[in-house]
Amino acid sequence: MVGLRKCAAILAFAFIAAASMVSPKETNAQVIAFDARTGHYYYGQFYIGVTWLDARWYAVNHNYQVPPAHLATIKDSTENAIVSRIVDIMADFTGCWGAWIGGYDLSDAHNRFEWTTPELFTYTNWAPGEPNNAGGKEVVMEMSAYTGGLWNDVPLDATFGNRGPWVEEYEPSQVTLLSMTGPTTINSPKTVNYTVTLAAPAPPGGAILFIHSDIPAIAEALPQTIKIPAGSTSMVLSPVVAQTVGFNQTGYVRVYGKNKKSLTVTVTP
Ligand code: 2F8
Ligand code: CA
Repeated sequence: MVGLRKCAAILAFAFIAAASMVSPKETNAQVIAFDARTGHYYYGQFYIGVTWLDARWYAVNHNYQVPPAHLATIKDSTENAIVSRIVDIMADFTGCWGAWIGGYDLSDAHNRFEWTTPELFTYTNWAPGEPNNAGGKEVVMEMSAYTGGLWNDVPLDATFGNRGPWVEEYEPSQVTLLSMTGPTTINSPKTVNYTVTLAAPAPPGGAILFIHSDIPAIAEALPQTIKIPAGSTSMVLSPVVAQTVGFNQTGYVRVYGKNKKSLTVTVTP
């Protein structure tokens, strides 16, 4: 990836959610949404001048979060509406015409679109007259801004019209969490242990869980994800409270699987 241009004016960090939400580390230019029905997260990436191919690569390979995401693949109108809100917010900031999502037609048979994942291309929400394969080379797909989530096919190399933002989808582990236990008052600096317990042993391949805290003294030291090995039911996290705080910091320490478990924690000087 060369020449990736992040929209410089963006300092906003917006959240939308169907029922719950999470904030990431690492970037100040994302919109995040969560579909409580499926447990999937959606990240709007505020870039411009990025082709669909590069956006696809970036969604899978960047390190904003682990495990990798993919360009959003849309299975129904509820999911389409979630992604559409992200696209509109990004358009407010970038002036883009839309954002890349994960549909493409790289076969010779035009207008036979597929998702970049193995999911079936059944639900569609094309704009009237689309996909029209304008100019004979429209083989990738965007969701157009301010249309209520209508889709359009666009050339593979398109960056005109401030094209480049994309929406990616992250599918965390679907394991059910039973509990998280650990100290709720911490006199810093101190190493603290939190234990995460699953409702059933982690499946083959293990369970990758997303962790987050909004307490600066803890967030600095937390891993962003943990992997509970296959067959294990619980695991101890060992975040280190890295620095002595000057005043009380209260917030949450939270772990996400199919559901989430939180503790309200206060770090004291
Ligand atoms: O950017 C290419 C794009 O141009 C138009 O939309 C702005 C075409 N729409 C119509 O012709 C109605 C799109 O089909 C085309 O992909
Ligand atoms: Ca088109």
